[in-house]
Amino acid sequence: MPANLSPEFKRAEEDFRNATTPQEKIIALELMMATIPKHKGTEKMQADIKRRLSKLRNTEEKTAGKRGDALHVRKEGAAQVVVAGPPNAGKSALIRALTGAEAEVAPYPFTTVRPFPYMMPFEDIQIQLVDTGPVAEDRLEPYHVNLLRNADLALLVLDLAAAAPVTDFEAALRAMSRAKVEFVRDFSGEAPEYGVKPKRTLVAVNKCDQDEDDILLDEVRAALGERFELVPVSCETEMNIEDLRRMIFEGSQILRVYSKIPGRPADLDKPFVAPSGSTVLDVARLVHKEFAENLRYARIWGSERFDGQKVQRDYVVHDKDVIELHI
Ligand SMILES: Nc1nc2c(ncn2[C@@H]2O[C@H](COP(=O)(O)OP(=O)(O)OP(=O)(O)O)[C@@H](O)[C@H]2O)c(=O)[nH]1
Ligand SMILES: [Mg+2]
Repeated sequence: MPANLSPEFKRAEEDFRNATTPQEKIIALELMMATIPKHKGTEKMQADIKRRLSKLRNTEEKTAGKRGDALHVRKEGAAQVVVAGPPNAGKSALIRALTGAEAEVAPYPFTTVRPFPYMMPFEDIQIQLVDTGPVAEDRLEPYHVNLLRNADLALLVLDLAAAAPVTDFEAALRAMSRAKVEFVRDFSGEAPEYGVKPKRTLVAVNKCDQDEDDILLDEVRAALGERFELVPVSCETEMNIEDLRRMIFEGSQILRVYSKIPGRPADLDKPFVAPSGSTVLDVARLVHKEFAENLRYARIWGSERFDGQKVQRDYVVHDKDVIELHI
């Protein structure tokens, strides 16, 4: 064994030895892959880790398929947002307020027992919000791990009416860190394939209607305001719910583009949804394979250019641009 393995790698290896579920093993292997020094001396080890990883992933996929799995939530809509937080924080109430759907809300903890997807309409698209059961120090379900790692955005809920709002929230954060995600305010670019995943995060500070003179909110701001984007809300009075809807859209890091056929008006009914930072060529791929292959240039109508301006295939498009592809 090469001697220059990092402490991070050794910790990941230790995690692997202690892992009891296939999912824990997968995460540990991913971390090993992320932290192994990449040079000739470790090539065999790298190949071995990759082999074990792909075997475990395959069996996991098959068994999830067989279970028909009520605990596995397929991504649908323009983006997937996982809603998570401590017991009784109002996660389900918030989903109700945002979507109008009948998520089960009750005045006692552990009401939600399994993940459930809802659709939040935002202008002309739908964003999937996934309700989850409570997270606490000793309680993080395997489905939480999957959702936290894979969702496009985490919407964490903090409960101002809890006995100790910040402490409870931090306990939930510690539990969720076992999913090997790092909650961050902002992040752009590709997430690493292996290892700790940076996760764009919004924190809804809920039950503001219970907080006279913003006393608790100020405490939360002092403790967490630097680390997180905090959105004070109330499901009871609907305070800031509309703003939160837009922030969820913006945090999902997606954009809408409408296609247009030359000489005809744009098709404004059906946006194409692409990740922020997409280029004309990326959009062309969504419209039609043939367009992408033979694309010469595009004309664009939108915020950043004059109407109908000719742009090249590497031009980065903006939300609500109209684009006319020329082959
Ligand atoms: N005053 C007030 N109460 C709220 C608000 N949002 C939720 N609640 C109440 O908080 C309690 C818990 O709400 P839920 O939505 O069931 O909480 P949850 O986080 O989904 O709970 P679990 O599924 O058990 O983890 C209910 O009694 C809600 O009516 C709010 O903005 N203000
Ligand atoms: Mg609930």
